[in-house]
Amino acid sequence: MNFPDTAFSFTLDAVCPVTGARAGTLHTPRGDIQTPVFMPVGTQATVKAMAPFELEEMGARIILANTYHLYLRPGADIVAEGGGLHGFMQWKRPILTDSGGFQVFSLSTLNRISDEGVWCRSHHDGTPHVMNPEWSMSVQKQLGSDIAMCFDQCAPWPCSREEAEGAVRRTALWAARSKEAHAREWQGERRQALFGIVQGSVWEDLRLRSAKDIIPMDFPGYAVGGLSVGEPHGDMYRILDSLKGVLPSGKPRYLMGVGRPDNLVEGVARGIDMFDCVLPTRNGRNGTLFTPYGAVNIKKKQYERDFTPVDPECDCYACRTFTRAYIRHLYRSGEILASRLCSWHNLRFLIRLGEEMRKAILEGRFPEFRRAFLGRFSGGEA
Ligand code: PRF
Ligand code: ZN
Repeated sequence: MNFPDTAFSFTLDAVCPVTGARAGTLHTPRGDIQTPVFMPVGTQATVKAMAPFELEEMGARIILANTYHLYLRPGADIVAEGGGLHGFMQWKRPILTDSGGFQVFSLSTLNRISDEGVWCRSHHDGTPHVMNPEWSMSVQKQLGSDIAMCFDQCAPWPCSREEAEGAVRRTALWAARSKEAHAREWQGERRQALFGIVQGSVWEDLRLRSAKDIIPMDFPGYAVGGLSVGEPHGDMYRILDSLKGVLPSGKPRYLMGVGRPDNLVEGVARGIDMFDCVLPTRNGRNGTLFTPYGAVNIKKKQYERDFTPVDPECDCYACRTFTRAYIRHLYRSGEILASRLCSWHNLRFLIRLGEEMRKAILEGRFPEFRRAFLGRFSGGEA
């Protein structure tokens, strides 16, 4: 296949004049992605409990996989031998890989960090590994993802200003090394785009500094990292507000690790185009279902004789086919179909939310959509 220079581009289809919410199209060699978009997470080269044809059926256009996990198991060389992630897992549409920087901190048992990189012990077997921008770009090439992420440092929350400042400095240093290593790996081939990441925790001036560091490196897309790590939602919204006028409007903006329905709507209202999160599949596996009125816990006795769908407005396979009483029964019986149906519903809920927001933006009614959605959705129980 021949990949021209224009392999990756982003076009803005409409912008909400009130909020700045965007409807766009991210063009990639493996197909177009209409935004706003929710990306299901497939950490281990599988979106838990879902087969690729089922993800296609529910309208997933792009999924995410993790460099850290796949490097440790089965090994990037094995994935490469299997035809890269697309061949190995048989998903034909675009894949975004996270760089490993975030996962190494949240998962490895021991780690030491310096400007050179991260030394850690595997959370599987305690074997030592060194992870840095060059390692990450090499592994992401072997995985063959369509979009790679820079190797960054995500400061925890809460953290001191000094700690956040250190992560901003190192993230800039590593972004430059990521870009250089990526160019060296790909030698002018345009098959994988590399996105930059802005850090800076909850300090607006550090966020602006990080943006000023990263934006001149001219990445084809920018992510906002270091949010949704435990800080109050108000802090997340304030940081997104401060970055809204700073990130280049002609490139996609990705809010990493965000998947609560209300956070998606508020992110889009602040100019975000892409999201990913384990929440729909994780919640699905423990029987928590998103509905327009909040979360429903299917384990509850009140659903024992409830022969209505989980969400009568939902077009997912589970809601088209089964009742709350049946899914509750499956869950209580420890049947794996319960996990599958609940994951299916939650994934479709977030994918459809992206589609609905896009339509509202294109039709000039995003502010009304946002008001109506947030008016009935509560983070808690339906
Ligand atoms: N950096 C990377 N991946 C991430 C994050 C980050 O800050 C987050 C934070 N929400 C999720 N995933 N590389
Ligand atoms: Zn459903």
